[in-house]
Amino acid sequence: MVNERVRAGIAGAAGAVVAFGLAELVHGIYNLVPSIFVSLAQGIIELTPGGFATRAIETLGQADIPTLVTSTIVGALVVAALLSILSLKRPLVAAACVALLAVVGLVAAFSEPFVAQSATVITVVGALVMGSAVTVFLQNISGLRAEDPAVPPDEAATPTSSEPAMEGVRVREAHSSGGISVGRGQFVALSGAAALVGLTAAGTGRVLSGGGSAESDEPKALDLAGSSNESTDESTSGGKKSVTHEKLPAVPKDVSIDAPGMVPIVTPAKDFYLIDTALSSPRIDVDSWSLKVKGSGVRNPLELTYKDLQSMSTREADVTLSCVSNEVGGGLISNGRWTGVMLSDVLKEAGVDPSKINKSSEQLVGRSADDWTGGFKTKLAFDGREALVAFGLNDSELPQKHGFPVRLVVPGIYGYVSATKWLTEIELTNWDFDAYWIQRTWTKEGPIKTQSRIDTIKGDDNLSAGKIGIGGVAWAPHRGIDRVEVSTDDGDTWNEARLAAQLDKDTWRHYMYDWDAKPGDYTVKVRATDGEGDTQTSKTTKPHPNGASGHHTIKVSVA
Ligand SMILES: Nc1nc2c(c(=O)[nH]1)N[C@H]1C(S)=C(S)[C@@H](COP(=O)(O)O)O[C@H]1N2
Ligand SMILES: [Mo]
Repeated sequence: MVNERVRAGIAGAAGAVVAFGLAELVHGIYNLVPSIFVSLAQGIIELTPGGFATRAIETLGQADIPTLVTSTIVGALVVAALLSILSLKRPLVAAACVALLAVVGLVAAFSEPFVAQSATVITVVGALVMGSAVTVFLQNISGLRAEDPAVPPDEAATPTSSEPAMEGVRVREAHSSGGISVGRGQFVALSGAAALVGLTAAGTGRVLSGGGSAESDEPKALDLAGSSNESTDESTSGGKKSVTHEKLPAVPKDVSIDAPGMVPIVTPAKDFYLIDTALSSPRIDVDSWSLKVKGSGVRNPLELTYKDLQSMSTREADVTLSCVSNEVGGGLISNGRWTGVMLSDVLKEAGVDPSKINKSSEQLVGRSADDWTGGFKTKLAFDGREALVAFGLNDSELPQKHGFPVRLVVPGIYGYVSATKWLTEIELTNWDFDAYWIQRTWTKEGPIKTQSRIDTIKGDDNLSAGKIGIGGVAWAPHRGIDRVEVSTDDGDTWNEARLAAQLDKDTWRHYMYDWDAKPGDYTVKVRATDGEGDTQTSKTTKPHPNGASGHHTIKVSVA
């Protein structure tokens, strides 16, 4: 009996692997059929507000994905195994459960942004039928259905021979007299073969869809008609508005301090930190993409195409983006040179009058293709900061993972309230609306806290006495950094560090303290003072609910 259950369980799991494998394969060939597997895992994230997924994202960034994927796989295999065992005694109940799984799979799939509906239905139903057929086949050949009085679902579905009833009777007779029709070894081999077929299909699908690995295709270089180092006036005699494509001068040398461990002042796109709730980035076709601008105070609601956006005046801006869930000393911060249209220009084009922003248009909400939302005070779009509707990063199109084709970038506030990737809609509304992370208990407004990080030495380093450079980055986006100090005695005394030139007050800044170290054990700390004269607090807080604070602290030994 126990043995039977084990065999039924194996048959069920093998069927599940085949079903998921086929679905992944279809997804790989035709990406408008979403990955059912990814959709299910994504569903788990969305169904656990404040729960496992939320905590995982906020503390581990994207490191939660392996855990989520593993638990989804294990969960699916367990469910399939249990259903297979159930089907021995209650085939109709099991079949009903399989039908329910089809519904669950479809609900998950249809919550993805771009879905070919009928192809997706055929895929889900087809994959489940094939998976069930494999399970029932494996059950049959191992004699598990010998005493089964009911017709298994697959036999009802298989093409009927000229004498279907007789056929069925004979099979059952053979089983009841002979018990296991194939040996245990053969059963295991066949189950393994089925699983292998499923895994191969899944692997092929993953490769074809470009998923699984890191970035598969390099973002293309930006090509803005008429862009040059100076602003280009493209105005025509026809009384059109003048359009400019302003580029920044090359990044000056004096903004960088070169030393082992220092991070580049402009983060290469491939190293840019990554935080989002999407298990696989929405793939957006630029030709059908558009950005809606609507809501309260929008007198001229817009729907801009990618071309429309790029034929407005564009500019570059150096802006450091940071995640509220970054721990003190953590890596969820990067600096980019963004290209885009001023958010204020887009809003003005939509007929928004900055002097008429009121309660009902107090909040600007960015909405994405994957239905994520971020919201901030509308007035930040008009206070002069270079808030961009961005389509470029470091002279290239946005990488898919960083929001291709268009995202928001707002200097001075954390990404969770502002930096909507895969942007599809901008809506002006009142302050009552709570965006994605606000619903999950993070604070409504997210100004980036003044912070600093030590990069050139690591905790527990064993250093040799003499000249040691203690350096890294300090940031207070939109306020700028005026001073950085380093302490080697646990904060009792502070030494002024030298600063590289500031690329922009919206970016981080390199610092270095040249320490003449004598042998001993040391607790090294850093603190920054922003452009408004405020020194970062020594009070240590966790990232939740409004950003980590405290001094980055490192213990080292000098010999
Ligand atoms: N659509 C979408 N946009 C999003 C997010 C998201 O989950 N979905 N995450 C936000 C958060 S919390 C941060 S910190 C930044 C991170 O941007 P990056 O991944 O390009 O570094 O994007 C923001 N934009
Ligand atoms: Mo974030």
